[in-house]
Formats: sequence, structure tokens, C-alpha cells
Amino acid sequence: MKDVLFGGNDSNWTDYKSAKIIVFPVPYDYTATWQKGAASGPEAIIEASAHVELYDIETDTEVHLQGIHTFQLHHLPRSPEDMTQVMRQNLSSFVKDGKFPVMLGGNHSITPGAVQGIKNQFSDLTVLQLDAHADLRESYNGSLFNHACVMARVREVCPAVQVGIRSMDREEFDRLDRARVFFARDILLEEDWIDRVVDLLSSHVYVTIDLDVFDPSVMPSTGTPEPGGLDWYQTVGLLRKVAEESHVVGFDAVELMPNKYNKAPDFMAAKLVYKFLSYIFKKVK
Ligand SMILES: [Mn+2]
Repeated sequence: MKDVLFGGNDSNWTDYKSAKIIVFPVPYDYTATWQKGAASGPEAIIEASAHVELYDIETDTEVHLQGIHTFQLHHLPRSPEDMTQVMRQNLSSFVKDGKFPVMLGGNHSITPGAVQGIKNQFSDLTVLQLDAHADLRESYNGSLFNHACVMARVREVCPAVQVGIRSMDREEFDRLDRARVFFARDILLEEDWIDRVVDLLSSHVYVTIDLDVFDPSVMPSTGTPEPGGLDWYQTVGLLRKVAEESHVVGFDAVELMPNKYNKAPDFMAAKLVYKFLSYIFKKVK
């Protein structure tokens, strides 16, 4: 991966020590089941981020002034088990150092290790998952850490709330905690869904955003695009409320599979990351 920095050259990128926000690109996709290509997701998001306006109208803030450090990992192991350990160790030191971590995937299998590392510091953690898929398979393709098992592993660490779900197999359906799942179809029909999601969260929250939670008409660049997804304002509406009502301690945006002929989804992913940071740090000012 090229040495590029989130937010582009004009943003207040800094060294690790003075930054409050750590952007951590994790170009991992060895466990992809259908289309490969998520490994180039982080670079595409960072490249697009240089074109996102640094001023956010809605919050009237410039969150980059908190200091953003783009952390470069020099060796990413191939096996999902070893990668999970690398995520756990790095995330644990980020939060110990008082940093706010943002992981850019790569495929979804980077999340359990991140959650394990953060849980060391925040014992009452809840994970909020935005995703088309339940990801509750016990194991897949011989691994407990395949992207299809992400939420099965997360739920061994802490409680989770699942939003935007619209695809799973029967075995996963039996494993759902129905009181903590918001199907995409129900979201379209219910007005109070955001409040009900927020009510289920604890005070410390980690958010994992699988970009396939969006409808493929607005986010076509994912490995497994599922019709019937969320739109931009539904998604940022939820993120805004979560940032206001809970203490978000980190998040990831995963599964971008860039298409060189359509850069709009890359820009959307970069804008989503910057927008969520603007909501989270609005309180800090
Ligand atoms: Mn998914």
C-alpha cells in the first residue's frame, strides 16, 4: 500500500503521539468467499478522503483538527487466526494510549480481533453491527475467523445489536437474538427504529459498518451486494444518534471492493468515515 494519509495533505495529519484519531488501514481479504478485491479497499478510501471537505456543515466542525494519524502496519499475517491476534494487540495499545481507532477494511474478518482489543479497556462494551448479513455462522471454510463468522465471534466477547440484516442461512436464523436484530425490511416500515437501537446499547459502543448494509444502488462496490438496503440518510441518522447518546470508542468500515470505473462508492465510504468522526467529536470541541 502506498504511503498516503487519511484526509489528504491539507488535513491536520500528525504523528502518533499528538493525534487523537488513529486511522488504521487493514488490507486483508484472504477469507473472501465470492469476489475478491476488498484488500484494495483501504487505499481507495484514503485516496478518496483527500477530496472530502474538511469542514462538516451539519456539525459546524472540522474534526481533522483533533489530529489524525494514519497508522501503517508493515506486516499483515495471512492466516485469520494470526491476523486476529495482530488486531487485538494493536487495538489494545491504541485505546490504552487514549486514541480513537478507525479501521478501514479489508474484509469483515478484521473486526473480532479489534473488538477483543477494545474490550480489554471497556468492560461494558456493546458492538453495533450495520450489515446486510447476520455473519453468525459458527465456522466457515474451516475457520472460526472467516468473515461469515464475525458476529458469532463478537458475541463471545460482548453483546451485539444487528441492523440492516437481510440475508442469512437457516442455522444463523436459529441463532439470532430476535430482540436485538433490526431487519432492513422492518427499518423501512418503522419510524422509531433508531431510538429502539440506541436503547439496546451500553454506554461504551464499538460500531462495525459493513458497507453492504447500504442498498447496492448507492453502494455497488461490495463483494456481496444485497438488494433492499439502507440509504445515506437512514444510516447517518442512526450514527448521529448513537454518537449523541453513547460513548463510541472506535469503529470500522469494511468490505469496500473498489471499482476503478466508479469512484463514487469510494468517496461515499470516505465521507461516511469523516461524517461519523464529526458526530463523535462534536461533543469534544
Ligand atoms: Mn455483509
